[in-house]
Amino acid sequence: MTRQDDLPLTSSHWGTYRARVGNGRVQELQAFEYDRDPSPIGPGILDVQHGPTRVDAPMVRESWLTGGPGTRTDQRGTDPFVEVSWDKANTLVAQELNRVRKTYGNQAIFGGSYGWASAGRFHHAQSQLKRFLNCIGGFTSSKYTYSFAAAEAMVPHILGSFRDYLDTCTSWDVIRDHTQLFVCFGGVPLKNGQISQGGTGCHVQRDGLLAAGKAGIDFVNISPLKSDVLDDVGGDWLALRPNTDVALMLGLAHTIEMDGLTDRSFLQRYAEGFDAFLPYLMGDTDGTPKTADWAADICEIPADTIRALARRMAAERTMISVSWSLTRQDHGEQPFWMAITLAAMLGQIGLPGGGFGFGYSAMNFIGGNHTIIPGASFPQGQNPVKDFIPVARITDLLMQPGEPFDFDGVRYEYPDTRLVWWAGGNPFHHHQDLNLMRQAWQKPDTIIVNEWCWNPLAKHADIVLPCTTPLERDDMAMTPRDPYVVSMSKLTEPNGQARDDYDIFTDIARTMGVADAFTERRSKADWQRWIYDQTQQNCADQGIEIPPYDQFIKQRWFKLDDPAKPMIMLEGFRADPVANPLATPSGKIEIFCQSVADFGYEDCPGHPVWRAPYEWLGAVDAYPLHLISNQPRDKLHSQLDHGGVSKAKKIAGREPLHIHPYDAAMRGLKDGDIVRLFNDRGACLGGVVIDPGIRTGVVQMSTGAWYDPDENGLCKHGNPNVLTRDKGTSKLGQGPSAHSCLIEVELFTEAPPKVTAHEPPSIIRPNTLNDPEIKT
Ligand SMILES: Nc1nc2c(c(=O)[nH]1)N[C@H]1C(S)=C(S)[C@@H](COP(=O)(O)OP(=O)(O)OC[C@H]3O[C@@H](n4cnc5c(=O)[nH]c(N)nc54)[C@H](O)[C@@H]3O)O[C@H]1N2
Ligand SMILES: Nc1nc2c(c(=O)[nH]1)N[C@H]1C(S)=C(S)[C@@H](COP(=O)(O)OP(=O)(O)OC[C@H]3O[C@@H](n4cnc5c(=O)[nH]c(N)nc54)[C@H](O)[C@@H]3O)O[C@H]1N2
Ligand SMILES: [Mo]
Repeated sequence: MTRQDDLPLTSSHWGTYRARVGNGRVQELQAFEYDRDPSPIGPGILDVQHGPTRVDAPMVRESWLTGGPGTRTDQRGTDPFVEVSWDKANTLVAQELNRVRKTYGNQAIFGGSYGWASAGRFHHAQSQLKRFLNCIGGFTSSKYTYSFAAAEAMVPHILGSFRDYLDTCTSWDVIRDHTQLFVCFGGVPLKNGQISQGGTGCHVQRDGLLAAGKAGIDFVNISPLKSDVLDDVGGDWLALRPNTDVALMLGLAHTIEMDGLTDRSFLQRYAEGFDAFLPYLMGDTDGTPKTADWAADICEIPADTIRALARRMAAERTMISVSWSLTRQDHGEQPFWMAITLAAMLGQIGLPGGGFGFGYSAMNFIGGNHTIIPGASFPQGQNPVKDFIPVARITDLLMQPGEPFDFDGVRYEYPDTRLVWWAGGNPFHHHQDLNLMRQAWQKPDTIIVNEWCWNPLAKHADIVLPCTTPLERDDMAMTPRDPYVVSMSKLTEPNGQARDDYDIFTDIARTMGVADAFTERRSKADWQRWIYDQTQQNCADQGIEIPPYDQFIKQRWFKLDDPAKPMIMLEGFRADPVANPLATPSGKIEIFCQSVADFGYEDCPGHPVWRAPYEWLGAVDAYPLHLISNQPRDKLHSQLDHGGVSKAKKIAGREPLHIHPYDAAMRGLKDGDIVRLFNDRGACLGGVVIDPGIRTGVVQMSTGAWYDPDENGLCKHGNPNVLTRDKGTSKLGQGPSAHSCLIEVELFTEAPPKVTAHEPPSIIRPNTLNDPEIKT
């Protein structure tokens, strides 16, 4: 038997695994021996690496193939597909790209293609697509992420950068040794710490949390879900009304100010504009003092609890963690701004264990303490097209060509989109109001998708180019957010006619006469060595030593040494704000921000404010239940939803819906019932899980179930994005606001329709071309 540490490695966003290969297939994925808390998600790929859910050949939607671009776009998602050869697919794609760019210009190609794709530095699908499109004159792009777009736009105004403060969150060891009170808005959901984008070597969140709990730190879980803090860590659970965190923070701030606990010397030295915020807090500007009683009415946490918490926060070393989910709600710019303001008032920013952090356990790397590798990327080239959308405005882009939109202080215009190309993301997973998006999806002439599985994105395309999975190619997992660098081995031959994204684009580039520009005459192996060599050079410049490429390949992995000094966010700024200013106009934390005020946005003024969301439990005449569509525990987004690990969690084949016993009783529901979730935007089915660990009036259905609409738009499987609203967080960030969503739930009394989400579409194979009735 081969020793485990001799087995080849593969890496994924959810972990690193050793592979046992036999009979040409991966038989088993075993957790990497240095991973202290491996994720069970990984082996889920083995069930679907081969088989009917794989796209096994290039496919073209029948109406598009017979009628040309723009034909029967209303049948995207229902038309059968026709298998074609790679040559034919390349020719069709090249011809169509030429038609679109010559007739309409390159801005008519949308290549924003948001999504997580797979781990692996070289075979990163978006980079591959964008580099290719840049070689043919560019494309309309997208800006920021679904994860926290509102913060990506907002926080740089306040702190000078957002990303820098994700990478420098105070580390768990410092928290363990110094923090006394850990106040977490949105909890510290361990389920999310399974993931780190680009690859995870060792999971650290559970150890970090348990050590903090053992050290006697009190956790306060401010969340509608009890499970957002591990039971073993303990602490208080304040089940606030969703989307009211800013009101609660204002109530805390008001108490701190009234009790004379505001750290004025900190504010003077390190912050700008507290004086402009204070009249709002006190109610001088709008007649509403933001007292604990005022906050209690909104968030439904008792005023005495708020006051007591405020006093403790001022008296003890307090870490404030704000979950990324708080940005994905209406006015999602405000919670981070207000949390920073609250932390500034407490004056502990830059001290060990105090201040704020963005989303502990939102991913595995937050609160880790490791050397950040200056990893090189596969270069994307330059995009000559300046048009872009804020990432979550995809439906508006398709529906409203020529219309203006506001974004971060500037007014732009949506271009007219004729061709959409997606590689490595799944808008039928990530976008809101999917029934509306499906209508918008009918607008372009052509939709091209690189996918490995027949998910709803592939089913709604005109041309599907089948790509490989990471198990079928060599690559390396190397991310600044993880200390492990892993050589990913090709473990099995590509399924069917699947090809690496690089090969797909190389051949189309060749057909279009730009092969050399795309490849720079490098093979896949050359590029991987090139990326590594560049990285080694970058490392050398920073005094970090890593092994030469051939040695790396031989030894399969290495770990960078942890930094000698633990991470304390903004330590240098606190020590000397003049020598280490923030990259803001004042060099300080901007509690009032003149440039934001100058934008003149009613929905995002110059200092943090409470604004009621467009729908929430505090509004009358709305649907009665708040839906939390959070990240799934048993998969990453929609990836591997069709694998065994995810399928085992379904209830009668549908996505679980968590509901409080009281709300269930009111509706006559019991465990295992099939229910219909609905509002004015759409409806889906789900399977009931009765859960006392959820606030009354709130229900929870994770994202990730593959969209499976029937002829009336009912998602039979349980994709909550048929219910969420498609509206930007504000004119400033234009982020997605999925976490502001009200619905009703009722028992589904009809015969449950068959779930078809994981079935391939009808496919017409070459030898059956004359007989479309024959389906495979
Ligand atoms: N309601 C609601 N909606 C949400 C959220 C929420 O909290 N609530 N969260 C949002 C967030 S934070 C995010 S990040 C998004 C995530 O949304 P996405 O990142 O779009 O979701 P994924 O399912 O990870 O999509 C990745 C796709 O890439 C494909 N893929 C994998 N490897 C490869 C490859 O090598 N090549 C190619 N060509 N394709 C590949 C996969 O099959 C999959 O279809 O969802 C957002 N949507
Ligand atoms: N297993 C797994 N892990 C993942 C992912 C995945 O798909 N699967 N996705 C990864 C990605 S791309 C991202 S961006 C991160 C996202 O990380 P988060 O943004 O933290 O993800 P969520 O799970 O949506 O939200 C965390 C919790 O916030 C709470 N919450 C929701 N609304 C409110 C509110 O208004 N107030 C308060 N106080 N709490 C609220 C919910 O109870 C929810 O469980 O997760 C990453 N980790
Ligand atoms: Mo995300």
